[in-house]
Amino acid sequence: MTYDYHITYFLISIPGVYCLPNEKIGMEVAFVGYSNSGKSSAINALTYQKKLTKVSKTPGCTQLINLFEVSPGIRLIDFPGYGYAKKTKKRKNYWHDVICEYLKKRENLKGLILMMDIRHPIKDLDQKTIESALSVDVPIFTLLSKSDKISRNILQITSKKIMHDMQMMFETHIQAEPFSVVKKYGIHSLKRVLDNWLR
Ligand SMILES: Nc1nc2c(ncn2[C@@H]2O[C@H](COP(=O)(O)OP(=O)(O)OP(=O)(O)O)[C@@H](O)[C@H]2O)c(=O)[nH]1
Ligand SMILES: [Mg+2]
Repeated sequence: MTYDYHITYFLISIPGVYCLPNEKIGMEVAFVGYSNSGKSSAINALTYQKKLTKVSKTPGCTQLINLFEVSPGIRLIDFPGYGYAKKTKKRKNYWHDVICEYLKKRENLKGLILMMDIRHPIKDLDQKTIESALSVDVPIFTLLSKSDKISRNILQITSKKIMHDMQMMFETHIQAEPFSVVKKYGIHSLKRVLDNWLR
């Protein structure tokens, strides 16, 4: 099965997971990660649309859960990023806690796309997200975003090191791939993974 991601359209913005569509219908994949890691940019790159979902230099840009459909019932979910809040630690963890609850309960969730800035990988909340997903057998694909920000030879070494570190940390293989919306790295792999999960 291959989807035409460029025909993806906006479905709805919701304030919390209690507003999600009925899980008996359709399948979904969620984009998660730290605030400013590039989740919304990745969805725009995947769908070849510049403004499908809002991208911003300011962290904390997405504060609603945005849902898109590739075709009826086939949903991509852009979660607000975790780890950013002007005020308290509780707010910093807020979206992380929501995502962990969601991934443990959501039956039609087929996989998580975890965006990690290649220059700041596997931070505390990413580690917890991976542990939560592994505990309920939700597949994870990590995109090492902003890969254009480091040179090509360092990129190879860095991505190998991140994969090795994850193998050590979680004692299992976690798929990871350099990603860049500027240089268009990783878009093909992202599509392949989504096509496979959303069969
Ligand atoms: N150089 C470069 N910049 C990127 C890339 N991806 C995203 N950015 C920039 O990073 C910033 C944040 O991108 P977003 O896509 O809004 O990040 P987000 O993870 O959706 O952020 P929140 O909605 O706050 O959680 C923007 O200024 C983007 O232009 C990339 O691959 N390369
Ligand atoms: Mg966003």
